[in-house]
Amino acid sequence: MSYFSAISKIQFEGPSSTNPFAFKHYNPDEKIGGKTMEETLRFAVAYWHTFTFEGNDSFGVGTMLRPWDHLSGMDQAKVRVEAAFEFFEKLDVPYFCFHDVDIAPEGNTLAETYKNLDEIVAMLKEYMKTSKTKLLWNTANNFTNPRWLHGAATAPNADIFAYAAAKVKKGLEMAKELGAENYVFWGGREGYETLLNTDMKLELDNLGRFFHMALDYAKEIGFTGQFLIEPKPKEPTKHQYDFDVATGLAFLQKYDLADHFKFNVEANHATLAGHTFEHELRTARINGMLGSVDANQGDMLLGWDTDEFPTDLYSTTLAMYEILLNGGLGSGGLNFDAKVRRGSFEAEDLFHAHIAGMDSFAIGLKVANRLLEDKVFEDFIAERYESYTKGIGLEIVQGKTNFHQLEQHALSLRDIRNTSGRHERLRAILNQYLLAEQLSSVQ
Ligand code: XLS
Ligand code: NI
Ligand code: NI
Repeated sequence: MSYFSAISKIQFEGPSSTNPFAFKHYNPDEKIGGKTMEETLRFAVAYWHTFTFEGNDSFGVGTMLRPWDHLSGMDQAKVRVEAAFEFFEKLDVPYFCFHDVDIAPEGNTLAETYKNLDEIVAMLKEYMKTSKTKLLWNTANNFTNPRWLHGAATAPNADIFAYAAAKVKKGLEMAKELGAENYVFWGGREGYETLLNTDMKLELDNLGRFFHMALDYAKEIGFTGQFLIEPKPKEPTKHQYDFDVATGLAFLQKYDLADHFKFNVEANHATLAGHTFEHELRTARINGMLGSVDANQGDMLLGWDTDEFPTDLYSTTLAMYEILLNGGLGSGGLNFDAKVRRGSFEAEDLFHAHIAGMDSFAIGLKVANRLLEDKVFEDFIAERYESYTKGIGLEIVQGKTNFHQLEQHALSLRDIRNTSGRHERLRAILNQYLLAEQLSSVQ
């Protein structure tokens, strides 16, 4: 049975191809900086946006036309699995990601939900035997059902905390069963609406306890995947506790969890927090905490998580620059936590969207690699901070000086010279590199 029969396997045809169902830049076997594109980029399809999302928004119902529309419940869930693996294969993507509720409907009881999950997990496992596509990560959706209206691990109600724990316990078992390389925590409703009814300290302490119990359970069952926190400042809650990487890091350090977690950095969450994508990646990277990426983009004119497919080449280039400096993503990957626009309702749009995203990151990888090879910014930065490699600067970084000596130094100064940061020149060089990539592509 084929669900996308009009579309055959997507091949790399090069930049001059006019075939909409071909990669123009993503060439999985091509080596960039010693590794194949496939090895570095580690693309993943997000089950929820691609197979579960119906195209609804807060003003309208679903618009998507999908081959499984005529079905419901477990029948629909099973067809989605079949279609998903056809999609993965046609796109030749190495990974996928899911929330528990994406793959199987919730039952009337928790036990029934488990039963539904078990059935689909067995089916996924069967498909994975013959497919190259592996599980990058899974997670628990502890935010959609009305029971989570006050949060999950940070809810004021201990029964809800227990229910959340049970779902994560099951999630870790599924992760182990399917060989997930990571397990993600995105605290969709782990935050607050108003401090007037909130015991913030207890909620945060409980979140810390929750993560420790999750780690204990992973150890108990021998799940060795990387634990990841996905920061987001708001939406659906007004204030989310894992606001951004820096806030998440302080939380992990305070609760003695920093050795066991890394971050899953999402582009659109970064911009919602008032940061650039590359700022969040940098903050995670310099703290040794960059684990994985939710690759999407927001819309600067809209104030919410629009989860668009990434096509902004500046953003993909600067993101890949951080990722290369990080030495890659380890067990993480680039997960398209992105959805087609509501008006792109045909099944073929799912292919167009992923091809666009994969090509955009492939370009980002090539340009970032050249920038690094030529040490474009590194040389400039090294020169900019040169004063710390000698004299008083060297003493500062070696911890060999104090305020008395620094005052002596300052008093002796006659002529302090600043140098230009050359912001605009550097932006122009970045443009040149991007354009050179484009030009060499069209030739
Ligand atoms: C929502 C989040 C979510 C996580 C997984 O904004 O991005 O999709 O990636 O729960
Ligand atoms: Ni995400
Ligand atoms: Ni998001």
